[in-house]
Amino acid sequence: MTDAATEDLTDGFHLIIDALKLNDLNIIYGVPGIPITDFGRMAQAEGIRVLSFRHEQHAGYAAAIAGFLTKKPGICLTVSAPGFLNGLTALAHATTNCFPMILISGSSEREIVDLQQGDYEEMDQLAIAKPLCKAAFRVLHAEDIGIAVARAIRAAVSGRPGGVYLDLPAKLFGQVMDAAEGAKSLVKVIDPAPAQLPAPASVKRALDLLKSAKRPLIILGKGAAYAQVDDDIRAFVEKSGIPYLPMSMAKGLLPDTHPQSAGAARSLALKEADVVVMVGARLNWLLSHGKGKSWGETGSKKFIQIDIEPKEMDSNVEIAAPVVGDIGSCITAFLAGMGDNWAAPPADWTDAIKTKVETNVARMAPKLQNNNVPMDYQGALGAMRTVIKENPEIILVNEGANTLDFTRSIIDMYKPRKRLDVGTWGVMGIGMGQSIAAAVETGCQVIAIEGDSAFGFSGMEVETICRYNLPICIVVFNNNGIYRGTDVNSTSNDVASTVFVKDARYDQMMAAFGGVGIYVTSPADLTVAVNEAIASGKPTLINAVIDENAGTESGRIGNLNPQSVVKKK
Ligand code: ADP
Ligand code: TZD
Ligand code: MG
Repeated sequence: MTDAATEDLTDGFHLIIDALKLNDLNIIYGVPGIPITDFGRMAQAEGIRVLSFRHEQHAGYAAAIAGFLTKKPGICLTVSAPGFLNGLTALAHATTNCFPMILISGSSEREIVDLQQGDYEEMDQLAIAKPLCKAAFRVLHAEDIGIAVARAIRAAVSGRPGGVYLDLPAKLFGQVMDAAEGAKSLVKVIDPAPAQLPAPASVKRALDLLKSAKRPLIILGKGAAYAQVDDDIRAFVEKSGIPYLPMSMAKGLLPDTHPQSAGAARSLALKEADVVVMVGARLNWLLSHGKGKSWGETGSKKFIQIDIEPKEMDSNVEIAAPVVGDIGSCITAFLAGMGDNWAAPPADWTDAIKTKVETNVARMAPKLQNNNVPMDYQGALGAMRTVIKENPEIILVNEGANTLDFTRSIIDMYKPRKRLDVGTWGVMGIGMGQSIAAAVETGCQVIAIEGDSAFGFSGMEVETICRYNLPICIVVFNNNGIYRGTDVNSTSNDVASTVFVKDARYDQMMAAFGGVGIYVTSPADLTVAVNEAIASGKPTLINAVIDENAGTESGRIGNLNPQSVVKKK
């Protein structure tokens, strides 16, 4: 073929790249291999940032959280069968958490897969992906690439966001077509997540109910953080005068030190409230399904729920005032409907919450000052809390059991979308993927506070962090195991199933790849080490030695463990 001839042609490789770029999707998280290695190279040559991971699951978690942070679908790229399956966990996680993401996997040819003739990494990936995501598409012809990418984007971000699977058989990449025709076939998605206005009657019903409340409460969820209408949400909370509770990843939407925050009076607020406004939060296990002891007397509550997904209403308990629409439009309608003379809730309610908050904060304060060696969670997190207070731009990634629960309750967040964690599933393994995407997408310093078990799920990605020289400081809360380091197996020579090698040196893992590894045993030294990491911006791992007796089984959700009634002799 002459140069003149090739200039007039394009192919699958380039059409996919052009389709992504046309839609401002300029970052890919993935792992290379057949049939996508060259695609990654070409994407990089065309100006797409291609971040290569050590395992697809972490590339997938990176893509998922990139979606949460940017409202654009995060892109994860994998090889076929095993690479696809490794990425699929993250795709399911994205869907569960309502994060927009597109998993793009290379696959084997249909003819061989469908006759099950045993191709290299053969699998019917489309069929397997379908039940685990919002939508799944396969592209067989180069001329369909533009429309397929457009559908994938729209499916991921419109309505309730979620994961989308795009299946690209190997042959597609090399398919050739006329360049001008190819360019014409591309689609720039217009208004990918259109506003969905709530019905005026639903807004009125909600505000009438809210007006009648004696003990109202607002719960902000990660949907509210995702919506990126921070000023409006703050205006709504402040205009209403109602105490609010942030769910984990909604912390910082308003600063946790806000006078209306009921964060430190959570139990009281849930138990006593009479009308609860849910804003982008679901009544799932994280809120005890909206019923049971933590919610006070049965039938004592009425719920107003703002959500883009109509099917979310009445999922666990009756919703007295469903408001279906996007949070921006709903909150705007609420603000308009509240007028200028909205009456603050009864003072006995807001005072009761405030008093409880003050009491609990005061009770906690001295524990956070302790300088015990080995550290307990309060001492270590008291130090970390000051660091975040002094550097509110930092993005905090957090996973573990005790490490998660204590960090969430102790560390105040001051800005929206600065706290990223295990999400709806309480999944371990999000740590390094989320840290990498947070640093790449925002340019901010990242601190990951990781249980030693939690860190292990994605620990090999410290090499990735060093390779791209990202400003990520990992603090491993090393208590020698899962929940505690003290479990004993008295029946065989194997150690108990929850404990790890004692006094492991996770800091040396980081040093192995050229990053900074630091070993600390006291809150004072932890403060110094973290501040050094922030000042240098270098990849850093601080092994923070935590008392192996300090944690409790499953942290705060030990009650979810089934109990055996059989007594073994
Ligand atoms: P949390 O875990 O913080 O309680 P969830 O993930 O359970 O939050 O709930 C988030 C909710 O937000 C989902 O029901 C989702 O449909 C909803 N949501 C996400 N984005 C928007 C949006 N832009 N407008 C309205 N609702 C949204
Ligand atoms: N596997 C996956 C993917 N997710 C999980 N949540 C678990 C296993 C079970 N699990 C938890 O729920 S927390 C946890 C596991 C293994 C680790 C807790 O230990 P840690 O934290 O060292 O991370 P603490 O501070 O020791 O409690
Ligand atoms: Mg641990």
